[in-house]
Amino acid sequence: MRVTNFSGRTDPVSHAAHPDFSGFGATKCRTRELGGVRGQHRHRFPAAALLLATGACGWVGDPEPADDNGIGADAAFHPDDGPPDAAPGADAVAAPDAAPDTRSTVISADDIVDTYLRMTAPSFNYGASDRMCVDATDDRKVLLRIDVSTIPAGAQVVAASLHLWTGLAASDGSADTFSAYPMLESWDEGNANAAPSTASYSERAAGTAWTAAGAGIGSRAGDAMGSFVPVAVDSELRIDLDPAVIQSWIEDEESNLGIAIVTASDDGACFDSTEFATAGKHPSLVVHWIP
Ligand SMILES: [Ca+2]
Repeated sequence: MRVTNFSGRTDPVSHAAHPDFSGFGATKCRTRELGGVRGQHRHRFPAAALLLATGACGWVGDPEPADDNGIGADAAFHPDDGPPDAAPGADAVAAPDAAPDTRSTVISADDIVDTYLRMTAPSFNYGASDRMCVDATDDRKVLLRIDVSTIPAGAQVVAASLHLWTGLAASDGSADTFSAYPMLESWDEGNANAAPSTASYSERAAGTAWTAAGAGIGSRAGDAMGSFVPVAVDSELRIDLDPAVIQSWIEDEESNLGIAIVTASDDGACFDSTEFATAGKHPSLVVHWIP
């Protein structure tokens, strides 16, 4: 397993030490090869990546652990004995041999642009806002575009998840369902903060209107690529996304026009953007893939 750091590089790592492994947050990985530099590197990546990563720590780029065949180091096993899963209890343990050579890439805010649209301020851009909101009340929608070009051509995406942090305010969470949709038209992030510019609710770029105002269906797809309920405030959300969509972005970079996050609820939610002061709360995308 290789884990990609925030600059988008994919590195073989050892998780011999991961004292912080208790869920979301930071974990320490001993990086074995990073441009020839050895030492401690702190990676932030979510529990899902950790679960895969820790399962793989000993078997890519590391000496083979004694129990790599999944039957335990003390079991007498010889090549002529037949498959290792004949050993008692072996079925209860996920044998590393059964997993493909899965890599994980964490795409950080450096490779993400984001903004949101608001019907009641139809000419305003929020590209520089440090928070972004989704709400049916004034048809607010978040737009994100994530550059996946650090994942090599030919990669087969097996899973992907978008990570967003909800804001601090009590009203920043919602008990209702929000969904992510692939965008079908290009748009500018912009660099305004609640001031006239684009993208806006009316225009996806300067002088170019959306096919459907506010990134409506037609400007975005009608079929969701993932859904979630952002019930807790100031919390990291893991939003599982349809891996086929990420796959299509890798195979055809031009098709990657981003994601719209939409809700039908009048109980909206707000999220920290890539401009938020705390980098650890920026949006990110975790992609698990096999070469
Ligand atoms: Ca932004």
